[in-house]
Amino acid sequence: MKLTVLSVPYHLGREGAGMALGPARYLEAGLAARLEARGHEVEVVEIRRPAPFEDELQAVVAVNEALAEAVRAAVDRGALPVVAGGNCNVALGMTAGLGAGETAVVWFDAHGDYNTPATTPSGFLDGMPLAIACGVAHPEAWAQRRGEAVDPRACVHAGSRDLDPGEVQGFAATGVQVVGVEGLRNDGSEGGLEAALRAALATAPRAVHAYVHVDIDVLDPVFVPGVDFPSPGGLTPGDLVAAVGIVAARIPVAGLSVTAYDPERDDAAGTTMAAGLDLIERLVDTVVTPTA
Ligand SMILES: [Mn+2]
Repeated sequence: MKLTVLSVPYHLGREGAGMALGPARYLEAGLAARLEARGHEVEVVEIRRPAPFEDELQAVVAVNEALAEAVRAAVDRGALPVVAGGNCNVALGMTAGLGAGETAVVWFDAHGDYNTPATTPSGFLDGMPLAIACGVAHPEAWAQRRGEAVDPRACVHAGSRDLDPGEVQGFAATGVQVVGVEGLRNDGSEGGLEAALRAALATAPRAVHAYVHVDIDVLDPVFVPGVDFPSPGGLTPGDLVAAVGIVAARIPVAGLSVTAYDPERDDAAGTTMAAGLDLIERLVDTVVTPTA
């Protein structure tokens, strides 16, 4: 399979610190060679913010417009776009590049990432990326400007254990399916991922392919200590790979992101980097050759 590994070395539009350092670390550690060793043809593309930093929202939009273009180019050459590292805002460029209206989103994250300026307790833009992609937050800056948004009913949020009250309300009001950690461990059962996917695809028939978004904090911090917002009670890597397998068995996966690795918070042994590399490799194999 052809892969385009997209390095997006920005956190909230800024370079040089925290999560913005993650993509380069993965690449320096040999990510491309590891994927090539598994038989993939790998191209690496580094995204550059095409405009000077003015403020977080403007910078996030600029980075993601460049990312959307690179995703379209990857798709045009028949490659699977894979974001390695970066923060959750990469979902904007990924969904836009894949065609927001035709894309179902399966979002693995301990947190909702579904706040709006009206509901956010923190004001933190990084708590809003799924909402921005859906045109629910900052529509004037992204969705309206692009003339297209992800349909919230085509979204499944999976693995949460740290939702704000406004996010719970927002998910219910806009029709996002929510599957908690237990629902992921008991695949196929009532309240599980399979049922949520089925419901999402039935209510949003325009969605013909899926974008799989993995914030690595969906895993238990035991496996990935190097994240900014660790939340106990998370998945094992095996749980996560199995869950993504359920997605890939039901709908073609057109794009994959593995985000939120912060090298500045990793332990001395590099546990998070090693886990992230393993995860990217396993998830690419899972979405490229789904086991039905
Ligand atoms: Mn996130």
